Amino acid sequence: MSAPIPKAKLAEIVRDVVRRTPVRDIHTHLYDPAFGPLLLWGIDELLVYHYLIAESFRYFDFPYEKFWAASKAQQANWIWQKLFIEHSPISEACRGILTTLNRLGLDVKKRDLPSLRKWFAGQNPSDYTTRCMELAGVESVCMTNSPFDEIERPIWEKGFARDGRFEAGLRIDPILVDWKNAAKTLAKWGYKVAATLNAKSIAEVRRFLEDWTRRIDPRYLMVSLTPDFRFPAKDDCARLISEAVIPHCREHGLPFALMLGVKRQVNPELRLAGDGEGRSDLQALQNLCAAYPENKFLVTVLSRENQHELCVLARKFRNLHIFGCWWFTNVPELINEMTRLRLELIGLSVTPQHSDARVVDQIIYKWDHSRAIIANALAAKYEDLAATGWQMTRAEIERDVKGLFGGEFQRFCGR
Ligand code: FIX
Ligand code: ZN
Repeated sequence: MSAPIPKAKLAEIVRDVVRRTPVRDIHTHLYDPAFGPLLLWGIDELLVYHYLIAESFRYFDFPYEKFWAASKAQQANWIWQKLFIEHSPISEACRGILTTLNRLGLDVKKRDLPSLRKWFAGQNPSDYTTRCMELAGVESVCMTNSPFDEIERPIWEKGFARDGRFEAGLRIDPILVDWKNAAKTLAKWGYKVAATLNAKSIAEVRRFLEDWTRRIDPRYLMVSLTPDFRFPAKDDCARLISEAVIPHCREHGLPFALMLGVKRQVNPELRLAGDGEGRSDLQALQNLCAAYPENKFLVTVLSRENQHELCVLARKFRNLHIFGCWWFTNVPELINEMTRLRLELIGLSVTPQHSDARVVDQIIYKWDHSRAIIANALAAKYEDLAATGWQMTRAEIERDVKGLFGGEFQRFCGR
């Protein structure tokens, strides 16, 4: 354990440590099994993942409505046909399905969708979730919990026995990006808010945040924002952030998670698959970090062009923690680039990856693929150190990897 590792052995040991170290998946769209049908799993859900829907529409020649009117199984058949049979499944999202099936012990070379369906039909969601978490080496996942979701809200309100592996994340997009509509909904729920923000409405938003923080015990509050997000600004979003979200988070010691750079509904015909990305103005983030040193900001950005300046900001503000390779950056080429950039600019005080999984089986491939890249990036760094005469022990490597896979997140959050 404490013996120095020879340079020639470093890569092998790093890979082994990275493979064995359990990860805290700090942002997903998965649910505690108590949420029943909200927890998605199985081959059809894997195939109709919105990443694959976007890719298949590049080949489909029928109208969008025909796809949306079809059953899930039919949609999955079409996607399978176009992306796996008529073309080789080389995109990251396609390859991911094959990695998952392979790790589950299924034979991908048969290309037999009906028999895959049969196998999945024999699984039970709760045991299967445990199996996926074990195969992925994931010890806990953070959910995306929206009080504005009609199916989810009543489940929280009624209460249920929480599965400790599933942590909550309080999602507040409707309040920050569409105040006028959110105000109507909050009013319906008994909060005394007006469409035109005033001091009473702000106080009521704080009451709403209090209620939901008490109810779900979240790890953080979270929002995805468009590239035109500015702070400070004379708009509802900036005012709600400074007068409701920031004081709430500070009082409860909760980070505010910002996912920056999504352009919602670039092509609405594609529905959930219709969002795009754009470069954000990180001056807004700099202003937030500087104005509220007592607050913590967890941040990931969608545009490749923002990655370097985000790392530089993290060097300036210790209340900023960078996480994950989000969505369109979750491809090996960019995971590799971003991970190396982060290690070189901010060392180990980062959470290099989250899965953003929407279907539980996806955690297997998302973590398999990322672990391989993170291990290579880390091994290269240790080899550079070894070239100077510096020596590492296995225990030190384990400590570092533990930090990257959830320890640093926990330290940042203070819990
Ligand atoms: O805003 C988000 O949390 C995004 O991750 C999602 O909206 C997006 O649809 C997604 O699944 C990306 O991976
Ligand atoms: Zn997400």
